[in-house]
Amino acid sequence: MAKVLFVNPVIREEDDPKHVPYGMALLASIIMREGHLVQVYDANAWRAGDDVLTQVVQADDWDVIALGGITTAYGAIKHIVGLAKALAPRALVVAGGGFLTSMPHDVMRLLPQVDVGVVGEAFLSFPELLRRVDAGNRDWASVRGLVWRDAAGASHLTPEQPLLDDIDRLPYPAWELFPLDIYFRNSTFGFSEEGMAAKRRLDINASYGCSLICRFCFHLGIAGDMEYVQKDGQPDVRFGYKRAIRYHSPRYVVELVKYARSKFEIDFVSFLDENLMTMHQSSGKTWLTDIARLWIEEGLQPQCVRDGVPHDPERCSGIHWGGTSHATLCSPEVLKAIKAAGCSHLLYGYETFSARVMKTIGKGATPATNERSLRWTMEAGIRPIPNQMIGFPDEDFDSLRDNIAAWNRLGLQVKPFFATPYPGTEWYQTYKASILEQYDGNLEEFLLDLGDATKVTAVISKKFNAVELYGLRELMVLRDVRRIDQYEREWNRLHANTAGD
Ligand code: B12
Repeated sequence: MAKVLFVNPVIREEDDPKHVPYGMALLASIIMREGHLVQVYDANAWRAGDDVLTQVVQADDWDVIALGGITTAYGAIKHIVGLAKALAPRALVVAGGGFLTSMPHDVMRLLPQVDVGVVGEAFLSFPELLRRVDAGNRDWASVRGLVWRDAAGASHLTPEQPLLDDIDRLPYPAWELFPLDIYFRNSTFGFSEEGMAAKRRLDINASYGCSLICRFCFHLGIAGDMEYVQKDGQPDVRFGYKRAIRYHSPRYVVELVKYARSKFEIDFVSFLDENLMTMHQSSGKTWLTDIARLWIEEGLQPQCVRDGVPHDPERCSGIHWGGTSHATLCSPEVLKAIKAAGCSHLLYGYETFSARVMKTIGKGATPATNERSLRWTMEAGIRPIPNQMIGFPDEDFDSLRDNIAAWNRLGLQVKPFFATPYPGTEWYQTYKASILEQYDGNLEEFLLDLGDATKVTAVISKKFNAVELYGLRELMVLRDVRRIDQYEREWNRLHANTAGD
């Protein structure tokens, strides 16, 4: 049986560690079930530096060192694989997750220390890879869903691994392998009163997929979004509009929460699902209401909701929760049902209140559906958390003003994110040449620059440059429409000679 060390790279260095890496926790559980020997070093939770990482890498004769994460973890991953390869040259370094899936060949080129990559969903490919390791067989070409390098250094993608059909077959995540005391210390979530009072929060992913085709979004190749295509004479991946919507049964979800409560005494659940409402729609509007009903029947309903009193963390029992909703897909009925089961907040990617820009982002929402969902959510007693972005390709002065007008009308306080073309998104593909140009052709510089979209990275706005985007965002937050108008006149004067170019 293989000795596997998982390393969770640091993500969002400027913030405390708040999320047990769910995919890694599931993979650990799956391979332990198959008999492999697993250790986890959670570098994100410990934030302990290279001394400890060195000790961990040298602590055993690992057969496999496995790591992964989203694109913004690229810098940390690069560092770890460099160290792992130098200190444990016998171990097979395996990477997976969104950072690799979005650009498998590029990552294999940029990180020669990675021996094999798992592309997209790893539930089947990773255990299959470990079976080969056990058998001393390194013929990766016959395992689906991998990217590997031949002796000459060229990377190869094996045929696609079909997504797991019945996800209820998945074991529960191996949360116990991660330093939960650190995560519990950072349980609070500023999105609702109940979230702020949380002391023992865990995350749960109840579904995979989203029916929407937002051009700034990426689904990690695990939502049916990934296609295999021929590019420059070799297989490659492309991310399109196809979707496979998969969700755990309400029974599985509620049993998982009960398990987490009995084993780890949790008091809050944060649903990682991309969009809970997609699943509710595609189940014939039963999924969330069934979860809510079972939540109550199985004794998970918070006491404060049941008794209709304000939340008092000292007295309240039961489990509050939050997740991500969608403006066009929610309804007063479902919001009321989930509130009764303890839903305290819902995130809404409203992105913009400009009808013109909205038509260009693929979300299918309108300013009216945004406003309606905000009202419905508050009426249901759930706190809506609106996300906004600026710097869309078609951003203009009118759309900035539309947003300010909506914030004033609705009483919203927001500081928008910058629209960012993360790898794997449609806008990354569309604007790739211009993105690379902004980094002197150096893809890795772009990857290392990516963060949480609170700062400008690659600009995709056709009209505004980085300096203008920073300035305009500040003026928006200050609601300074007068200066935005002034700058529009200035902008038109400056560009008078280039108009129509
Ligand atoms: C939790 C989460 C986070 C956590 C951290 C996640 C982590 N530790 O990697 C936090 C809150 C930090 C975060 C932040 C952000 N996130 Co986020 N996040 C998620 C979320 C909600 C859940 C991820 C998850 O657990 N999925 C379910 C599990 C099962 O999937 P998984 O972990 O990817 O694992 C599977 C495979 O990918 C693979 N795999 C993963 N790791 C490994 C490792 C090995 C060894 C192997 C073999 C395989 C493998 O196998 C697993 C099973 O198939 C997703 C949305 C979603 N529902 O997926 C977005 C998502 C990943 N985030 C995204 C984005 C855009 C962001 C932000 C930029 C958002 C923002 N503007 O702030 C920031 C980045 C912040 C920063 N400075 O780095 C994007 C993807 C970005 C990208 N191109 O990679 C997603 C897909 C949301 C979206 N649709 O836009 N996020």
